[in-house]
Amino acid sequence: MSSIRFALALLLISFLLTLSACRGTLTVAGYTSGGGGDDDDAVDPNDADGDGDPADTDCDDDDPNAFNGNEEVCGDGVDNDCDPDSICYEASLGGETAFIEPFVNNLSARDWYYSRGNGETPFMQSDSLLVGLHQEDGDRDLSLIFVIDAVDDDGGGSANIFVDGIEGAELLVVDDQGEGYVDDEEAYFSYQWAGCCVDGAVIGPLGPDLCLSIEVKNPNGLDDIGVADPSGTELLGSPAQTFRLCATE
Ligand SMILES: [Ca+2]
Ligand SMILES: [Ca+2]
Ligand SMILES: [Ca+2]
Ligand SMILES: [Ca+2]
Repeated sequence: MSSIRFALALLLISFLLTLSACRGTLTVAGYTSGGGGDDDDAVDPNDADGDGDPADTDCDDDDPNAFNGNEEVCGDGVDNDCDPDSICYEASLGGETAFIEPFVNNLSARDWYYSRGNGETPFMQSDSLLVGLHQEDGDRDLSLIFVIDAVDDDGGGSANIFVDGIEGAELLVVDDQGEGYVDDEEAYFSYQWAGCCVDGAVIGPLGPDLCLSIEVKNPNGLDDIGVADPSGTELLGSPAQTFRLCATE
């Protein structure tokens, strides 16, 4: 009899150990970095939103969509990865919007602009003004780049362009001398380009929390404004409307 009891006791202990191990696995599955979770505590009393990131490191312990190690999601108004330096950039024109990524490389924006060969720049599109951002590797600041038209298409054009919201920035490139000026917050360009050619500019440095607008007056041979980023180009609409490009969460 006693050996049967002993065997039953062993079975019970084995069952309880298995159950405990399963509970431990469930506890650590949600979050592994910095939050502990290597024992079988099911609830961390210091993690109010239950996202696995404790209150003392979570940038918003009332929002489970914000925690360290998360992916940033553009346009939801939340700093998803708890890193204020990982910012989204949203372009808008009329009712159209697009999120863009900066071009990041080890050249200055000026050198990158001039390093392009004819037809190789990602900014060229016939009868369009394409706008994008450049960031030198390891730098927090950005530069605005825009290019008008494409090389060797039919016909040139002309336009007056105003860029507002560029406090402290300089004209790093004006494609042809005398076509652009900058004062405190605004840059002004008066462009005329031939069918062979493009026009454009680089303005910087701009802080990562930039918000700027571009207005085009008297466009001739310029039908669209769009954006360029490492994934491609997208036209947003007519240059009769104000184009905006702002940092957002
Ligand atoms: Ca939390
Ligand atoms: Ca949170
Ligand atoms: Ca976000
Ligand atoms: Ca972020």
